[in-house]
Amino acid sequence: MPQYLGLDSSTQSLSATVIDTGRGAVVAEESVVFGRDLPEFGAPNGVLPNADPAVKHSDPLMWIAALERLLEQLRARGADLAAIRGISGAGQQHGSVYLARSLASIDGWRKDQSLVDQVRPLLSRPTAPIWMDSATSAECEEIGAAIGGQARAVAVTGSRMIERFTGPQIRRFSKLEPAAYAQTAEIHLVSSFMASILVGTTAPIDLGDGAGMNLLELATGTWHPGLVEATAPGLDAKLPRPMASATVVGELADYFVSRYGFSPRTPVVAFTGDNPSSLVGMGATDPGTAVVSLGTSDTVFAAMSAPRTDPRGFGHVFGNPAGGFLSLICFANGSLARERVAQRVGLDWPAFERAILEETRPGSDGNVLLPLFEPEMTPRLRVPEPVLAGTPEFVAWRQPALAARATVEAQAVSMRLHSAWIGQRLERVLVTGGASRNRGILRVLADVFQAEMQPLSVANSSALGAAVRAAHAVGGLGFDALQRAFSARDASLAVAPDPTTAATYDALAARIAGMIAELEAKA
Ligand code: ADP
Ligand code: XUL
Repeated sequence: MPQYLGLDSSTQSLSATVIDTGRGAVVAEESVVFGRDLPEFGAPNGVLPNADPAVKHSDPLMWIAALERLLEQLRARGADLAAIRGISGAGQQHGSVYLARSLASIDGWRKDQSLVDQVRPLLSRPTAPIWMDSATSAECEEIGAAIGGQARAVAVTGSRMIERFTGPQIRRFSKLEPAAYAQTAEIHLVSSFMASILVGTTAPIDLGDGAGMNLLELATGTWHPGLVEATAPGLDAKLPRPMASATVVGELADYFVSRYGFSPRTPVVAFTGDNPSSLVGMGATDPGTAVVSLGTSDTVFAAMSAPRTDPRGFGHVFGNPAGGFLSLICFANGSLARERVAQRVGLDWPAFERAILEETRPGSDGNVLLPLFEPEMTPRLRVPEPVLAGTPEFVAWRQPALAARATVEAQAVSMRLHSAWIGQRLERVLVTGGASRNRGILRVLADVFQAEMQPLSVANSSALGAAVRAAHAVGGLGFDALQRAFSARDASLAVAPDPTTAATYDALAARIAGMIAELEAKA
């Protein structure tokens, strides 16, 4: 039976989902968690420590080590890799990898040496800035000014110049390390880098993820010459070509065939961003259905037939791998912020869930906790500590259950406030990501949005979306049929809103909007 492999190279882990399109079943799911399984790379949560809280880099060699580990794991668990007819994948968006040689100039991979050892000497920059990095405000200003203002950036790319986006990150590298930049022959996104590793040559950048670079002209699907020139010298020659997501970018390198038992010449389909891939995995590629993804970042996104931009500049337009566009809003303080609160007040996830469902009431008795541990992008806030308002006991972090609820309430309210521009009345929302298994979190989201929250049966929608995209591009199967087979919602997990909480959350939304405005004014 034909099988397709989807990979998800995300912030904290690399995951694989294998689907069998004959049986309509997911036949394997595996993950390598960087902090847990590859501690030798020194990147707990997938991020390298740095003295500057704005600088967030990762190690591309860690992603490759994870790829080898993951394929070994799949094989050890009995996956029939020879049955795989096509491979695609997804990457955490915006992150960039810098190579001293174009991968088009290497002659595949040697079979007698590990991939990590072969890629190490190819890197012109040992680390990769990732989406959490916010150190490029000056570069955003500079590029914006050079092209005639932020409104122009929005009109061309679907986003104003954004700190984590690849263009400003490339500019910063070119300014900080001009010699290393000059020696860089090729710059990849995480997605195109991982695809390139699989095919052993340069893979293009897909339009879905390419739209998150502040370099792509949405209207034409090509690099925008003015932006490319304003970003860094000689950049044009260093960028892989942008291409439609459904492109077969090459055949799996022999290295993987002989090491892991894949079939020779297995087609590899362009990798895309984790959010666009999730849109596919969630079965939400047609306009009208919004998705909330609760991964390392929290994101809210929805397919759009025409690009629609956020007047306040927080939202983005990316490519929908099934055609058209998607609108997205990203929050940096997502799962890791929930984890930090949980640790600080001594709750594990089951206790965190009970705290919300059984021990506290909507509105948290008037206490508010803005869980801002890292620089936030939506809204743009850099505060040294989370902001607490309420009773002295609460403010002193001595009410664990209320801290749990108030954290999720503030996150959900911020999602509601900052996604209103998408202009859809949400009656139901599909939810995915590690935290979507937590019914307390779903309860708060349902009540704050006054919409039913519907989780998927499959845990990793981004890896699933990649497998579905491979089946679409290689197997010629339609998205509709694939999504009917694989993107089933688990009705038993759905959480309906409680209408009696609506007024409480309208009031909380107004209060939190005021608190945010005050913090913004102080910044
Ligand atoms: P990513 O794809 O960005 O690496 P995932 O979607 O795998 O992230 O989600 C990982 C996060 O899920 C972890 O950081 C963890 O905080 C969160 N998580 C896992 N289980 C739970 C749970 N039961 N309740 C809340 N959060 C959870
Ligand atoms: C989206 C974003 C994050 C990353 C990591 O713009 O920055 O969601 O894709 O998941």
